[in-house]
Amino acid sequence: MLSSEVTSLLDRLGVAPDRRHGARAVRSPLTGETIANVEDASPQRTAEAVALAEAAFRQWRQVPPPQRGELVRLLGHDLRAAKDALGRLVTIEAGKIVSEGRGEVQEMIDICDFAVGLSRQLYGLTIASERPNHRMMEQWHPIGPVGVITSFNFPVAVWSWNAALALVCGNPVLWKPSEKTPLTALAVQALFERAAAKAGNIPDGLSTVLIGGRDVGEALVNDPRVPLLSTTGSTAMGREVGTQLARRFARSILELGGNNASIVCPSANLDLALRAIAFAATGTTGQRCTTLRRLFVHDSIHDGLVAKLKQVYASMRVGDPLMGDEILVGPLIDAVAFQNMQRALEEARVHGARVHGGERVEEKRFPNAYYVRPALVEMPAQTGPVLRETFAPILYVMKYTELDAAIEQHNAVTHGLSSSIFSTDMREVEKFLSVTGSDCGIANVNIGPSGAEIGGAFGGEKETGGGREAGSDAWKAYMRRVTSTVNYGNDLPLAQGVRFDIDQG
Ligand code: UN1
Repeated sequence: MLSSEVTSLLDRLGVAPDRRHGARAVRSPLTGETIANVEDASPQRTAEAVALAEAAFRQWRQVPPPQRGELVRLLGHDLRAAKDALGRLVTIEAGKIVSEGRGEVQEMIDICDFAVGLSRQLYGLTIASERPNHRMMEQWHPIGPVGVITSFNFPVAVWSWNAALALVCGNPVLWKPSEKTPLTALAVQALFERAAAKAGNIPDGLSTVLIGGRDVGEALVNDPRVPLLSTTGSTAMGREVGTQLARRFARSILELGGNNASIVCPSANLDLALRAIAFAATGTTGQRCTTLRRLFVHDSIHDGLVAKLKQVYASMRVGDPLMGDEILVGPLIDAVAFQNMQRALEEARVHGARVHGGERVEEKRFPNAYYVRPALVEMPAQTGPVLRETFAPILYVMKYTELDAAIEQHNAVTHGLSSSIFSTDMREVEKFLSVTGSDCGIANVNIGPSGAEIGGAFGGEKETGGGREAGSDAWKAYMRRVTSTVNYGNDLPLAQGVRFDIDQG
């Protein structure tokens, strides 16, 4: 029984028993069974949490950033100790294979380390003034409570990208996790509370988890006390959230879908490409926003590569990830994901596809778990379902002859998250990375489009939403910029040489 293992994991991770009751049943995609129950936050509880966060903000913004970093350091420390338990809970609740579950916690640890360093590097510029005896500078100040809405597929890491930065920047965090994965969120909250107790003097309400459905998300989106919302999910959801936030001039970080592609050139190292493609297209059962969904292969190497991919796809072990490390593909999250996958494959057939795999792998004991063989789909052209994101392991393969035309096809979708090229020809590589190359937020060379490190800014263009999270200078989105001009002289020269001489009597 998974539920007894879940109980002991939640005990180990410090989730209080009184948080494990309620009307919402949590199921595991591994077996389809209910593994726990939790309580949704009421709209009133959500409003109270925002009020508490606002009060916490008044205190937290005055704590020197390196001291704020100390809290994040302690959280990273506790995450290290909890890596196995939390990673396993990610596997049970989201269905990831064990190394990916643990990898997700590693990503949390990494961003905590990054944020600790950042807490001493919230740099502003000094700027040359055009006026004598004047100095210009920028300061970055905390912005206020940050709402974070996350998706089931990265149930804890995406919170940490936002939270670690928001906290060192001086902001409280209000987190609405996916209703499909509330247990891992409760576990992270328990770890946060433990770190906060160790740090001491941490205001109540600095980090809050609000479990619930759409109403909880909407309460955060519409609350004028929440100046910034970071949302991960579908483009349809992001369009609504983004519009509502814009109406009240709140900021948004939108991390929506991806319809990511790779181009395989004739000069590519094909053994490397094969491994990279298999991981990027089937890892997390095709349920990453960075999953490889479209593959453009040069016609001179197309048939050989497709033959090898077919072999790899047919031999890939699909099943319950808890059964062993040789399982590379776990279950889809639920029945709806399965139906969407089958619908996309049927449509592809109508568009002339040759479909290999994609069928359900029955788990006799667990009729409510949805295991599938990843699908390799040879498409005559980029049409129909290829043009949209289906959150499932479907890789559409297409031929190309000219790189320019392949790049054009590559960019001819509505999303713009991640991309890659496999080539050892520097002209092809540089072209792909250039202004006339990939139009995505992430463009990789000789690796797949998924599995980004936290050091870079993560996010994409077009209907991916334009937000950036994690590394580089993504922290700036969590702060407000103040530009100051200081006059340390006795005259008042005006900018642009404007004269405005009043009569001072
Ligand atoms: C997501 O799927 O929402 O690049 C994020 C990756 C991960 C993040 C994916 N580090 O695959």
